[in-house]
Amino acid sequence: MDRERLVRLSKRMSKALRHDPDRAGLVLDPAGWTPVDALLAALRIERAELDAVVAGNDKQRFAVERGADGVLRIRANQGHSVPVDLGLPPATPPDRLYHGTGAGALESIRATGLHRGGRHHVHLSADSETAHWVGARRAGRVVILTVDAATMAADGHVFHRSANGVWLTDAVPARYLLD
Ligand code: HQG
Repeated sequence: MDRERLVRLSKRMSKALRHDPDRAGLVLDPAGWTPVDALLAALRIERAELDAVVAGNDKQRFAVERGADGVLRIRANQGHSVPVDLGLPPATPPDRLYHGTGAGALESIRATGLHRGGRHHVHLSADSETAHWVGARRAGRVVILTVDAATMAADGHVFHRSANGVWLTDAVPARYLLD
């Protein structure tokens, strides 16, 4: 399958599994899982196409596994706007984490910190290169913010690491943003 089609399918799967399962006629369980067969039917795609998206996804956005009931299921590893509890345990972050964004957001972020917006958490990257790609989705110049995660954790802020290596936390108050 060509890359363009993979990206298109990945976006449709993200939408159904993170943001708008209702519209696709899907029901997610409390942890965000839905049967693979249900997703195939909802999006009218073949199993081979789904497998190609899951395997070929640069960011490992999706997890596929067999549930306790024996049914093969899929969920998005992170990025939901619908309420799901991924059940990720708290984890100790590296000392520094990175957040890429557009220059236009900088003043507001410096004033009020990083907010989670429509998602469940603020998303942070373990390396500045990944943060760069995240920020490049925004208009204008890319800005990479460095987060003093060590001090945040010491102060009691809780972090989780998603299955695809994204660091998640509720909010980053402005005082933890390093220059
Ligand atoms: C900004 C993609 C003004 C924040 C990526 C960001 C990531 C503020 C935007 C994942 C602000 C939210 C998440 C404040 C935060 N004032 N702007 N106080 N606080 N913002 O998309 O981190 O492709 O919800 O800088 O690769 O950009 O979906 O978060 O620009 O991993 O798998 O508000 O989404 O992954 O945007 O991206 P988002 P994000 P996927």
